[in-house]
Amino acid sequence: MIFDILTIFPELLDSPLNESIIRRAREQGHIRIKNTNIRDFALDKHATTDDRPFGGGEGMVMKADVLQAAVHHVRNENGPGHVILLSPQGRPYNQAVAEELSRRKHLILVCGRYEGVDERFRANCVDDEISIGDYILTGGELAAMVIVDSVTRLLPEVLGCADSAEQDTFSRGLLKHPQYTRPREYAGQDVPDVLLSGNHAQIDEFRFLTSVRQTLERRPDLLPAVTFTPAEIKLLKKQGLYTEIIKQQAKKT
Ligand code: 9D3
Repeated sequence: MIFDILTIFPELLDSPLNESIIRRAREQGHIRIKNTNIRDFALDKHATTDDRPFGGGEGMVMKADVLQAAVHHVRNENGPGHVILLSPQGRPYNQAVAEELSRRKHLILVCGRYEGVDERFRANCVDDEISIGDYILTGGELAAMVIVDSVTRLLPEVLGCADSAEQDTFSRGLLKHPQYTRPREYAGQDVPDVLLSGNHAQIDEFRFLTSVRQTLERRPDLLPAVTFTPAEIKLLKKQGLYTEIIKQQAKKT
């Protein structure tokens, strides 16, 4: 997978991409990340990347001609790619979008700054527009990092089977159960007995039920997308959790 990142602050991206799993994926050649400074494609001697909006108003707009030149440059270097504009107007990012993007070979991530980009750049060069959530960032750089991180760990070569997507919170659609490690007693609180019992059927049941309770309590909005096996439904009924779940799942529509 190739990630081209277009930004006016390439230094901002260096450290998060040079640690841990992302660093290892780069070193092993599973991903290539190239930062390109949009300013290098400015056309005038002041290296202008933004200008005042026609029609007036606050703030500056990133210039279509400069952004297009930067995109053309990386396409010449690395091939056509899928051009994603990071912007508050984009489609909401989630694990399903991460999985969709992980099937591509080359992503070109364009980080906006200022109040936005000239609409003609969006119309002519952008294939996809993504927001990472309903809060205001100062620019698209951190959003690009979120995409690189979440897509990279989905690549089959990158994560071993131990931490496979199978086990992830969002693949099952439930929140993870609480976890414990040594010491057995901490701050006067013991680890639940069942986890020390060695009875794996009981441990699985305990984890499943605490996952469900945690999800009901904190993220009931996730439940409409979860499917339970007949055995799980039987267990949930026995625990008096099933009616509550059905109530949450009915909110879907
Ligand atoms: C007049 C309204 N502007 C400021 C409140 C709009 C605005 C423009 C540019 C708000 C934020 C930004 C910079 N943000 C991004 O480029 C961005 C972003 C975000 O702010 N939140 C979530 N996802 C993303 S992806 C890119």
